[in-house]
Amino acid sequence: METHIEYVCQNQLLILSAKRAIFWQAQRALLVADLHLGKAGHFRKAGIALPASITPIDLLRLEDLIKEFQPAICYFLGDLFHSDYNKEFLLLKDFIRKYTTVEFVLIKGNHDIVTDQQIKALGIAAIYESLDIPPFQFTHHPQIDDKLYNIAGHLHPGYTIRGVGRQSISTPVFYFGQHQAILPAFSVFSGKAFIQPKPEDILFGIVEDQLIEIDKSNFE
Ligand SMILES: [Mn+2]
Repeated sequence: METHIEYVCQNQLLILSAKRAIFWQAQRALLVADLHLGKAGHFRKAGIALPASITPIDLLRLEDLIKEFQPAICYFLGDLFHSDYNKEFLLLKDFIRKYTTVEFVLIKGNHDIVTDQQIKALGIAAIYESLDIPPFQFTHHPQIDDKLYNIAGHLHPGYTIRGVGRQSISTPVFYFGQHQAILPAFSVFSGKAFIQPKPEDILFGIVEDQLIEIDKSNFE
């Protein structure tokens, strides 16, 4: 087990991090999906008690990734925000202001309902519905493209690794299929949608702070 796995996809070197992100080396691009910033505040407003530290935990991990990889650009693959504008958004503004050498770009997700103007006021340089950077196409919802390999989020993919006897662990996963990849949700405060991989698919699971390629003999 290790904290990083180098994976070549479409002839591009991708470094997968157990911190739930991908670094695309040739473009010096950090890819992050489903941060769901403000989720804690949203639930708190609804009277559901949650620890105040949820968002900072995700942003601290993002900070670690930026310090480690020194990306030129960070692509958020949608659901950067969870809901209406709330004060947790200002944490992102402060964060972006700290990293002047990094360009932050949003590919919009279904939860990104605040206005483009509000998003740009936080320091996000550009906003797209979908972005083609061959050989990849970035979207929030996974989709199949004729020419480009799609990299998306939205699903919060997870997988249950069967172990010896009755032991099993359920983990967030990086999914690589023939035509598309799906990132795990960046937010640790998010559910998982359990996927059923095809025999040709490749899955990397995050077990605590380590990455593991899931053995195909595990696939049902
Ligand atoms: Mn979504």
